Amino acid sequence: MFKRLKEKISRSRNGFIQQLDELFLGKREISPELIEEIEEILVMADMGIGTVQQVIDRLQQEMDRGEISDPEALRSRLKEHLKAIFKKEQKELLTKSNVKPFVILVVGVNGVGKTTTIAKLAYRYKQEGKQVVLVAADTFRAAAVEQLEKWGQRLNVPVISQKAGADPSAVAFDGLEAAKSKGADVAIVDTAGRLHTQVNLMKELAKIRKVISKKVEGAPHETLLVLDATTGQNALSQAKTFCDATDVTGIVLTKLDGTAKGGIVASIAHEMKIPVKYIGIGEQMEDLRPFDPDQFVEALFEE
Ligand SMILES: Nc1nc2c(ncn2[C@@H]2O[C@H](COP(=O)(O)OP(=O)(O)OP(=O)(O)O)[C@@H](O)[C@H]2O)c(=O)[nH]1
Ligand SMILES: [Mg+2]
Repeated sequence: MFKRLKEKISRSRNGFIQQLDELFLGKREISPELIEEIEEILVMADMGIGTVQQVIDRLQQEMDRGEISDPEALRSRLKEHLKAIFKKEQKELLTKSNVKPFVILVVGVNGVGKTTTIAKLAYRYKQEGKQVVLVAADTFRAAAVEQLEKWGQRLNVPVISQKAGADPSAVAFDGLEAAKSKGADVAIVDTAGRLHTQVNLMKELAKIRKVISKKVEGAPHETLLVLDATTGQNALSQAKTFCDATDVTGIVLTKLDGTAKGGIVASIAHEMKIPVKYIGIGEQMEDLRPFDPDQFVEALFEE
């Protein structure tokens, strides 16, 4: 599995990690230029200036204290600092809950991979022997319901839906009703990524939340914000918008297989108070991984 992860995020490896490796190659001494170049590579990899600055400051302090004397030591310290950033705010995964149905609301702008992520989550839960119900509360985009239904058929998971244009809150209501009566372990609610305006979207999400909370105690138990890693720093501003408007409990970062800028993971882990719970590394239902900071950094750095 580790090997597969390495293959899948090979673009990130070929991107900034390779650049770092090339930078370190053959260097015998640490120079101010070397530090500057590291800084530049990390910023270009979408790690975010604030995050990079903190990493560089730490390295600088360690060098001043004489703890780092050669480029190889510098490289391994850099790796440790990246791991530490990813580790912040790491929490238990969703699956460990005993609530029934465990309700997951999935939000994010259009095209980031919400529906695909829902299918991947459903697949994971099914593998664990859990009963899943999918709720098609994206009634705005044409064909959104059909897309979820198609996944439902492939996964052999019931999809609760109404026709396009229906009230999303009403679909959520029906969906949870069905999940309860089926005795499902998990209900995952898909939502629209775009309405006529952003304000409308946030209002709609608030309405859906309200309905859900009335139907199942403590629900939604997780609100997952899906972000597309290939959009770089844009993903960070989306994260801020959604977190201001709704109670996001976890982040899923998709399309890490398609970017050389894996640094966005660090940027988000560092700047948001919310943990990255999963990463998406492909379009298939198996292509979702719980985010493991150590494994992720090792996969980036190891040959
Ligand atoms: N390479 C890659 N593609 C992905 C990943 N996740 C999703 N996709 C693709 O991204 C595209 C959009 O995915 P959707 O799941 O439809 O996105 P969405 O957020 O539901 O979009 P809307 O319903 O329009 O808001 C699809 O072509 C997916 O196959 C991923 O981790 N890696
Ligand atoms: Mg969708």
